[in-house]
Amino acid sequence: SATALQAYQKEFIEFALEEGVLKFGSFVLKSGRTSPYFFNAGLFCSGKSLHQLGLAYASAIMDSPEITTTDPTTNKKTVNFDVLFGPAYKGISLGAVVGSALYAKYGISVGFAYNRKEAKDHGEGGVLVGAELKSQRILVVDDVITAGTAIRESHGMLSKIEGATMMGVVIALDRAEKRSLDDPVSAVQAVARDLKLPVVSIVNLPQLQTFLKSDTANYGAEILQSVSDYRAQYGVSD
Ligand code: OMP
Repeated sequence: SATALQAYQKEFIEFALEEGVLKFGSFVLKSGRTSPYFFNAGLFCSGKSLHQLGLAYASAIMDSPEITTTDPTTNKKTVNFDVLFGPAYKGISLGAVVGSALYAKYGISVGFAYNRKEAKDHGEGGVLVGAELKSQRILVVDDVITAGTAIRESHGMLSKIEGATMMGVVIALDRAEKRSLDDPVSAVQAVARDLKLPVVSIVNLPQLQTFLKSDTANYGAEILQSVSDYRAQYGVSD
C-alpha cells in the first residue's frame, strides 16, 4: 500500500529526526496553519547529511515508474529527464546533491540548472544558470509541498522556455494537505491534476504516521495524536 515504507524511506525519516530537520511541537506554516510537525530542510547542513539527502532523493527518483524508464532489452533503468532544476534558494543545493548522487550511485549524469532571484546586470547575465533548458526534459527538485504555491511558480517560469518540458517534481516531504478545507484532493494531487505532472516524494504524511506508529520509532501517544488530529483537519485519507 501507499503507506508501507521502503527501507530508504524509513532511513530517511530516522536521519531527518537525528539531524533535527523533522521536529514536533507547534509551528506556524506559510499558509498560516499551526502544525504539530515541521520539516526544515535547511538543517541538512553537513557534508554527511547532504550526501545522505542526495541519495534519498535519488532512491525516490529511481523507485518511481513515472519518471524512469526500463529498457526492455537491456533491463536497465534510466531517468526520463535531461536536467534537474532547483528553484532558488533552497532548490539550488538540493539539485546539486541530487545530481551528484544520481551519478555516484546509478551512473546517470543529468544536467543541473537553477534560477537567480535577482537579475544581474553584468557577467553571465540572465536569471537562469547552469545546464541549457531549451528543448530539454526537466525535473524540478524542491523540499516540501504544503499548498503547492512554490511549485506552481516554477512551472510558470519553465513554461516560458522554448521547447522545455517539465516532466515532474521530486520533493522530500509531501505534507498531503488540502489547500482549502472543501478541496477533495491534496495540494500535491491538485498539482498532478492541474499541471498533469507526477509529484514524487521521498515520504508523505501517511508514511510518516506509519513510521511513528512502528515499534522502533518510540514516539509518544501525544505526538501521534496531534499528527493524526492535524491530518483529520487539513489532510486527505490515503
Ligand atoms: P507551498 O509553497 O505552499 O507548497 O509550501 C512549501 C514551503 O513551505 C516550503 O518550501 C517551505 O518554505 C515551507 N515549509 C517547510 O519548509 N516545511 C514544512 O514542514 C512546512 C512548510 C510550510 O510553511 O508549509
